[in-house]
Amino acid sequence: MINKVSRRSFLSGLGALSIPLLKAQTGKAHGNEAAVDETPLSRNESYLPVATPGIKTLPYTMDGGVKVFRLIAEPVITQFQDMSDPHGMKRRPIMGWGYNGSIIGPTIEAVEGDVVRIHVENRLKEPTTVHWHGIHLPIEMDGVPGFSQQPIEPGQTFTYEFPLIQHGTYFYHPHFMGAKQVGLGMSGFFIIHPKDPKPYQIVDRDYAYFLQVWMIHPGSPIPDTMEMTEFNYFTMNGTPGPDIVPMTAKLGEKVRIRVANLSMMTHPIHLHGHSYKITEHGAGFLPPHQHILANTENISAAEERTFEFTAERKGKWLFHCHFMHHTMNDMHRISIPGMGGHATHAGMDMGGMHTWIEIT
Ligand SMILES: [Cu+2]
Repeated sequence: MINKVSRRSFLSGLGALSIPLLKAQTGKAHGNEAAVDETPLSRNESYLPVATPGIKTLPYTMDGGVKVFRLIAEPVITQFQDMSDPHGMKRRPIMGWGYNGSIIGPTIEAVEGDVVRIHVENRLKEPTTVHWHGIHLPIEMDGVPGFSQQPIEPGQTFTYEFPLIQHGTYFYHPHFMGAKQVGLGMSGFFIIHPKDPKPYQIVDRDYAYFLQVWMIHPGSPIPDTMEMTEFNYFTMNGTPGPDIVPMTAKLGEKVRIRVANLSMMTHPIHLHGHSYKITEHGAGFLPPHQHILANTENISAAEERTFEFTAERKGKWLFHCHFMHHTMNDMHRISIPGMGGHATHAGMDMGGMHTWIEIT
């Protein structure tokens, strides 16, 4: 476990680079166990890896001083709860689009001051681009077809390269046929750690959840991206509850949860049993005098919030959108005798944008 001792060690800035820790961070499906290490971190990679529960972190290689990543835009088949079974025990295939076999795409993680090179290969049947939402970069790297580049045609690879001159929680998504491609699932986190973190920016657990909404009609596996107002599945990290991978923490640990919303709705995100400080509005950590104490915070389209709190009470504490219909799956389903559905939803478990943190 990362405890107060390791946090003090971190602050002292002592010790050698922990290679096993860095290797462990890539390919980790969920949980912060990758960061379970008493070894102090080096100045060069002085960050606790972010866990995007259920989603991998994108590995990179080094080329000179450049961190080189590879993103593959491609169709992805995932599984949502099938509410034709009133208890949601069945799963239904969902034919979306994502990156590297994943909806959402893998989390890109780097440090302020890094130069990143990201090869984007298009394995879709139509053009795409990648826009790096919120990141300060040269216009040629902004990913907007007709403004800063030609679209990446099917089968082609486009290479983005830029220095990271800020820190914060950002994300990537296509800027070609945005409603369709983003609506089919294409998006992912791009997290830039501060080069010299302030003591109040050090935490023991660092999590990230991405909010999306979907309209998926009965009998169709294809999300309806023409829908503008009615949605029936609500996901965190590409998964509707109760399949969302939850968080864990030990009593007394300092926990950070980053939440990005790339849906066409606002989501009031609520934590049980604790108050949190809002420490970021999607553009880097705020100074302490701008932190706001809350337990529910609206996150609107294309916004990000970072919440931080000390794990003060043992238990499984819910962390969810507080629009109650967003904590259910497939609520619009018409009740068909013998088919379950809305009329029987009293027997349904919570789903949608609903997960928890277990404090032990
Ligand atoms: Cu919501």
